[in-house]
Amino acid sequence: MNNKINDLLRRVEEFTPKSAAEVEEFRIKILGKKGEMNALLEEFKSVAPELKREFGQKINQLKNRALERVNTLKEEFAAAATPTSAIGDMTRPGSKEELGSRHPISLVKNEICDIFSRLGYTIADGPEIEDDWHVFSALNFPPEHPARDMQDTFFIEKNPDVLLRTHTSSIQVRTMERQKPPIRVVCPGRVFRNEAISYRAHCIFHQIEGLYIDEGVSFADMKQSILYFAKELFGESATIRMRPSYFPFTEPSAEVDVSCNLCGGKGCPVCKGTGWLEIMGCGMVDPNVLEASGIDSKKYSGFAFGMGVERIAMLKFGVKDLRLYFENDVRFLHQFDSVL
Ligand code: 2U9
Repeated sequence: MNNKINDLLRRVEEFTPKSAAEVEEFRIKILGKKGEMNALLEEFKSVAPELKREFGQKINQLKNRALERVNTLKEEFAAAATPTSAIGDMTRPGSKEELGSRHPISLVKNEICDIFSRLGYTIADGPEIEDDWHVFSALNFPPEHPARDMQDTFFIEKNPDVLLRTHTSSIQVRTMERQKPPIRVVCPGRVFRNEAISYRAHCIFHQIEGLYIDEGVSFADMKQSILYFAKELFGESATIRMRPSYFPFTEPSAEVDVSCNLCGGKGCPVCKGTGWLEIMGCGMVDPNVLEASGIDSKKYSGFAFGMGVERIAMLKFGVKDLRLYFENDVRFLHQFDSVL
């Protein structure tokens, strides 16, 4: 019996199969129903009682070892059968995770908001789906103003009007309704206009508007704040000029130009030979607008301004087609990875 056990153990240890089929054959021969292991167990029954303990242990160890060996060999053949291409080359360096980056519009929006934050403005937010009051009526738009027309504004419902805001001014209206002066807010956000898409216009774009209301706020305060803003955004050498304009919500109103940062004011194709680039509109808040939101226009005055973020980003980055900002082509977007 002892010899048989030792012999089988040696064969188990020395077994070097060439294929998985040989392993299976060996398993059946040793561990199968009619295999050598069971034959040994059969023989074990007639072993003298005083030797049962010793042989019992040996047979158990042999069986466990044989099982372990067969399983290891099976796994080795299974792993070898899997093509390397399925696992990949384990020695290759790991692939780098592609990180996203800030969209150029977000970069410019953040920079503009940061400049006004340094002047003590807080950032305010509001809904994109609005009502007539907050987009038009509270802002002194007359009933027949063309902006109220379906041709210019996306309406979701009529009577009562539910519409997509055409400017972020509705955020300032909501701020005035909520908060007593002094008010100093900048309102960035998406706006929607029913316009044909071209290199310089889109039906969705981004605005940043600002509002400052307190006792004794003057046109001179507005001019100096905007000059500071222009120098922060375009560099210390930037200067501004204001041209008279008209908006329903401000009086007087102005269009603001900044000196062309490409030609230094001499005139070039970007500024169309004028030396100036239009960057924003502004004005003193119309008393009607203050009163509509419950602010005493005899006690308080204020100024407001508004700009299109895409336009500023085009001027800053020299991008000639506004549509690039909406296409999300990574070849375009990655050019701004290390900007600002
Ligand atoms: C309130 C009162 C006044 C916001 C203003 C402009 C001038 C302006 C345009 C620039 C280009 C919009 O993106 S654009 O088309 N905006 O010129 N916006 S003053 O005036 C307000 C806003 C809210 C309560």
